[in-house]
Amino acid sequence: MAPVLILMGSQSDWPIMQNAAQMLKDLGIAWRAEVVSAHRTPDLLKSTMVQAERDGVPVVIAGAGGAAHLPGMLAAFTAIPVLGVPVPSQHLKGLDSLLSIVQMPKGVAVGTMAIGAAGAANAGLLAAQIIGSFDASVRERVVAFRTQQRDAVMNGPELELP
Ligand code: RP5
Repeated sequence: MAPVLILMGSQSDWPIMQNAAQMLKDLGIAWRAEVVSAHRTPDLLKSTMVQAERDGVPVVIAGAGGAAHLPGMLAAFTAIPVLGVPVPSQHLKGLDSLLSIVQMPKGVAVGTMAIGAAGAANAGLLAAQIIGSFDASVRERVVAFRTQQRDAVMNGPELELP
């Protein structure tokens, strides 16, 4: 299977988007990351998706900030599931990114995650769950990850008054 493709609008998005890569790595899933901008490199955007289709990429994770067209434009060129991560922006803190990504008109779907690092990590997790729907070994690793989280809560310290 081809690696999960992580795309982002700028190198400056990587501190957030690396959380998706880390989650995939933790779950034993191969990934590849590239900078592709909807505004600055529109031709590269299209050719990247044509190549992703040829390669058999199972899921695309796309992060962008501000007027964040990238996930929607990627989805326009492919039937591969696209998970959009709103990257926090300087002035509007990512609310602009969220609204840009989430309000897809009917007919072209983007799965929109939470703003920032948690959204990027969950994009990695959801990509694993999608792959897990047809790959039993990945599904087992996702279930083990969820079990670890449950055990961490169940075995947490007693809450006491100071
Ligand atoms: C968007 O503009 C990128 O996704 C990034 O979040 C934002 C700022 O990009 P830089 O000016 O830091 O390259 O296209």
